[in-house]
Amino acid sequence: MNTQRPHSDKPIALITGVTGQDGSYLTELLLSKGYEVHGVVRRSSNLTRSRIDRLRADTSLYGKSFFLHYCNLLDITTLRRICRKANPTEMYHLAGQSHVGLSFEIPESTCEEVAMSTLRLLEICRDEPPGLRIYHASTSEIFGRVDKSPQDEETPFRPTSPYGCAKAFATQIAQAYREAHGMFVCNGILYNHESPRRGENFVTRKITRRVAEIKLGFAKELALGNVRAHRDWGYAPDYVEAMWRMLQAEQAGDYVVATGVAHTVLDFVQAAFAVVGLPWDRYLVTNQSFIRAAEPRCLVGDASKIKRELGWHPTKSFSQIVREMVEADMEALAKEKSRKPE
Ligand code: F7E
Repeated sequence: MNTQRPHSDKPIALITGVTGQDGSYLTELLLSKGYEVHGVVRRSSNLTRSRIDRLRADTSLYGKSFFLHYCNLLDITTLRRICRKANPTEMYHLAGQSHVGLSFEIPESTCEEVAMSTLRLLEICRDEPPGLRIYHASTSEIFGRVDKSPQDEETPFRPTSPYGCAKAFATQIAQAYREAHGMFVCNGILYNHESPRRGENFVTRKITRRVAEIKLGFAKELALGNVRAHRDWGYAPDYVEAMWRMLQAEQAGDYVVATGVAHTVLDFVQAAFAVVGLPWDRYLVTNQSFIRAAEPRCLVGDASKIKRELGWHPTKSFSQIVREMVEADMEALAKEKSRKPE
């Protein structure tokens, strides 16, 4: 029977994309704040290597205040049923194909997952009892071909990739539902945010992992695409804190979350090699296959609104983030090496 359980005293969060970098940090943050957390997991996810393994193995949490539900984002009936069952007070929609380069190769499924799934989820939420607060994971990629830096909440959308276009639609449909149906929906316009949990197909983690491999003798070079590209890189745990703050605000709105400082990919490469004391120019090579069909212009965010209204601030500098990621990869690789039989 599809019954909705009554709210307990605890706030209840439902997170799509719970196994990702952001989903795992957000889960930890919400559990530490006394939430009951329900995560939606894609059937194909490899849970044995996931970032939430530690939480799943914790018998004081799993099945008590932390729950997982299996569902593909396209399976709307199941998603509706999960929502009914969990009866969340807050919904964090983080799931979807998030690799910009890959979106040029699989544009249709990217748009289906990123754009249409957001619309479907909003439709589910629209049928929920009033009071549900919704966070949508928007992105700086909606700004794309910018003509001013830094960008803020008023900057026009000019996306340059299928991913950016899909996110632009999702952001605007969230705004439309907020205005038309009076729903509490926030768009977090997040700039790049990194950590040791970042997927290895994103440039920062690719660099730190490869630098550690080179240092420990497992690899000989680092092959990248466009190293002149600029990004505004922040620290992922800070950014999930911003998500939570948005849903505690008096009124729903959109917020840019960024550090306000731009660096090139080459800056990141140089900083990462410096951590292990190796000369970057001996190892860096260009591989044309990593160069994208189009790139946004210099993306750097103005986070004044969230600082002013919600008291959010980034806590880590660029060089601290690079160091933490390189050191985490060095440690993980050294462990792997020590486990290998001679
Ligand atoms: O690329 C250049 C690449 O894939 C950063 C996602 O979380 O942030 C992320 O998107 C830059 C680009 O992140 C390689 O061309 C050079 O200019 O790490 P990335 P992204 O595309 O900025 C935004 C805010 C999101 O919303 C996305 O979901 O680095 N680059 N060489 C490379 N990038 C990759 N991946 N691999 C290379 O070999």
